[in-house]
Amino acid sequence: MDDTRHDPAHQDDGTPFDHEPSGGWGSLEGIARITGEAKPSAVAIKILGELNKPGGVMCSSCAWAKPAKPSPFEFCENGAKATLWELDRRRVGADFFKARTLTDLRGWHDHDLESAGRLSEPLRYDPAQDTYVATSWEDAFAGIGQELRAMPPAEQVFYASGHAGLEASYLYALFARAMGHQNLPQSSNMCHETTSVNLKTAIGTPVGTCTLEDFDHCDAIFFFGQNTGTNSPRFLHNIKAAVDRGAKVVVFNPVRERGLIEFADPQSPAQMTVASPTKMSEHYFQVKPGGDIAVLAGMMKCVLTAEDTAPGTILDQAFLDQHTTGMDEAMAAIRAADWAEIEAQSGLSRAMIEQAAQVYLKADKVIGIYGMGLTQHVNGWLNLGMLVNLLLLRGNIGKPGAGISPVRGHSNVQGQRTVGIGEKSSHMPADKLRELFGIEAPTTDGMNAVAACEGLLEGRVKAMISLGGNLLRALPDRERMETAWPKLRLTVHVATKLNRSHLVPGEVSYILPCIGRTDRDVQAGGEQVISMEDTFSHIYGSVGGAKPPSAHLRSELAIVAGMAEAALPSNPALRWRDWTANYDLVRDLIAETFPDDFADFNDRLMQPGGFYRGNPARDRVWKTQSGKAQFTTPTTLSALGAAPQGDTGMTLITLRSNDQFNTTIYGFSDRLRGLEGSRMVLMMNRGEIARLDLQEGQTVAVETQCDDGIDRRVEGLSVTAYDLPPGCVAGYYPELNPLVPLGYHEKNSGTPAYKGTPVRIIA
Ligand SMILES: Nc1nc2c(c(=O)[nH]1)N[C@H]1C(S)=C(S)[C@@H](COP(=O)(O)OP(=O)(O)OC[C@H]3O[C@@H](n4cnc5c(=O)[nH]c(N)nc54)[C@H](O)[C@@H]3O)O[C@H]1N2
Ligand SMILES: Nc1nc2c(c(=O)[nH]1)N[C@H]1C(S)=C(S)[C@@H](COP(=O)(O)OP(=O)(O)OC[C@H]3O[C@@H](n4cnc5c(=O)[nH]c(N)nc54)[C@H](O)[C@@H]3O)O[C@H]1N2
Ligand SMILES: [Mo]
Repeated sequence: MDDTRHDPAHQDDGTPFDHEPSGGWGSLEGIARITGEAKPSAVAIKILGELNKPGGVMCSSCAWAKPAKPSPFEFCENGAKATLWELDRRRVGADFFKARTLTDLRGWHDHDLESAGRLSEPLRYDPAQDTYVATSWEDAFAGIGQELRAMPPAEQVFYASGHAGLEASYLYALFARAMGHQNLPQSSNMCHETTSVNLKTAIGTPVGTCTLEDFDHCDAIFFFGQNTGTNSPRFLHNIKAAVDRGAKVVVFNPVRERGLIEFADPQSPAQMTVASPTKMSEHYFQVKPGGDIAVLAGMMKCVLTAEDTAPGTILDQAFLDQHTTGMDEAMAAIRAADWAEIEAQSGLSRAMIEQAAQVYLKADKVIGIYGMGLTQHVNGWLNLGMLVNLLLLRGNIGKPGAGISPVRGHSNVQGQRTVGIGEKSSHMPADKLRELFGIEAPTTDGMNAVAACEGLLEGRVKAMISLGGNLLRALPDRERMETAWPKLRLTVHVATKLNRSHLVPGEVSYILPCIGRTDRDVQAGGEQVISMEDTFSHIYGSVGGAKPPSAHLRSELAIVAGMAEAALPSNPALRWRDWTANYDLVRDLIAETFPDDFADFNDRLMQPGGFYRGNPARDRVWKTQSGKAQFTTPTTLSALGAAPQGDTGMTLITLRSNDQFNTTIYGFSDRLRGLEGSRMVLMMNRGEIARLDLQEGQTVAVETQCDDGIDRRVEGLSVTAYDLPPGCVAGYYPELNPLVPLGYHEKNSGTPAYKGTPVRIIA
């Protein structure tokens, strides 16, 4: 793998590599310590044993598939962390707040807030005491209902993080539209919205075209900006199996992420002994942030050259003629692209890109995988368009063992969109709303996350309801958002654990504690099942197994229904109480509203491996404007919205550590990157540290290079040597979010460009 170094000057990169491969992850006891326990409880062990298996709990950590034939232990290190974190035996109720004001608590670290334990009773903010006090569910619902009734629908925003199940999410989407708005931003607006919007344009589907089975048949897998070892570790098993049968893996990522370099399959989760590691990638190329368009242009130039040399042997001409449009224009632009410019933008040599192209050309069936490294850029649309272009050239979309495969984030982020959470009328059919509930759907688009933030800053948004999540930590431009937030009239948080967003209340503010995925959900109609959709469009039932942490908790569905009933005029077709008693009734509604996806939903709910709701592009049916798969013509070779300026300018990428789930910080060990003890680090290569006249361990500040008149700065970062391409620095999300301007986002979808912010370093 010597081909990975693109710059001899950064051979001595200083990465404090952990020589342990990914996979072997210590012990369950070690993980239990994250919640202050010496060992996992009996119920935790039972739930982990059934995790991601038919009849068990579907893990709340990531959106990876739950196979029909699971392995004996179908969970990973981070799934175990998420599960134990939720099964926390510590409690946060009104007593916790008696001794603490919100002003005090704002001084706490994110890790300590969530570590305080599970939220255990409904709470209302009392401005006189500057803290939360106990309230009843009845009073909370009545208070929220009164506020919402008094407010124009256009001022209300209903945010959803991708946790809640399909049933609660459907009712939430219905609630908003019954109120008269579709201001339904979702966590995907900060994540894979780039996919939802731009894949739809290119191939007519907002989601990936692969299923788990394709990994058994592919000849090559190309990874662009997805950190499998940390963010979807169970996927490593599928990659390993593919590599073992001879498939080739090629990775493009500025950071050398362990999971895609070496992997040891944990033999026994009890002991976590490890076999000799598998070498995962054939080639690992450290592309510059924002350099993927250039890489893909270079690879396509090689494909075109091969076709020119042996006409009729390389391109899948029959597929291209029948199924695609726009190829001539796109390929003319790619032929015209200059190799020197491709090398400059990608940071890779022509020889490296040719090696990658050779792997592509030798493979009959190719899968393109991507994550935030492609979506969180201003020109994310072109990152995706170029990856689609490359795949189309050899017919790699819509055939078994091939396809495009975005790896989704939250466990039900994709499913929430499928059942109506989204700001457009097309997200929930108006005729069905009329037919089933007598509701006239809003005709104007609502707000996505960036639009809702702009509305908040301009004082147009007055109520923010959050079904899960931690917006004030997850959003860009944190300081501006935190200043505007208290001007809200109403804030409501449906949550499992305390977080920073709860500590910045509006005038009227509630925390409504819900049961989590691991908890048993018993309603008037008996024990309930909830469901979710994975990254491959498969839908599964999930059955909680633990006693809820307090008798005062309600399910997410019950809380949505309670708020809706209190806020809306009575309508016999809106049977909030019946739906709360029996979730089968809600699934019947989902099936009636979205018959193509959810026919016979209740019958198929517990199908091992989930039931597949299908994907037209997989069958080469293109629901695009032209009715064909659409080539994208490149207009630039860089995904960056703004290049860094001057000698001290650098491109900042914000990363997840192996010890966090988004804004939930489990601890301070980024084990797979060999970084321990602190999250306030600024990674850069040794050559750059010397060039900028800095010292390792020195504390610096970072400022955004942006001329909109707003100063954005984060202090107290420790310079840390790390193997990165020159010209870029990396640090952790959410600590560095104040540096990302709200207006700096993907062009078509508004996804914040968290992976390509121009910054300068101040010693
Ligand atoms: N344990 C754990 N699991 C998670 C999460 C978590 O926080 N913790 N979060 C969940 C969520 S919501 C999501 S969306 C997913 C996120 O999972 P990923 O999509 O893997 O997201 P990130 O870790 O943010 O970044 C992915 C990779 O992009 C690389 N990268 C940065 N810039 C570029 C670029 O310009 N080009 C290329 N090619 N690569 C680049 C980074 O080095 C990083 O390795 O994971 C989900 N799963
Ligand atoms: N700089 C930078 N910023 C980013 C990113 C990045 O890569 N870089 N990534 C972006 C991405 S991909 C995403 S998805 C967003 C994530 O943004 P969010 O989805 O808003 O944030 P999370 O951290 O996932 O939310 C954590 C909170 O959810 C609550 N919670 C946990 N489980 C449950 C549950 O079962 N039910 C309910 N109701 N609540 C629950 C807990 O109170 C917890 O504190 O962040 C984005 N922000
Ligand atoms: Mo995400």
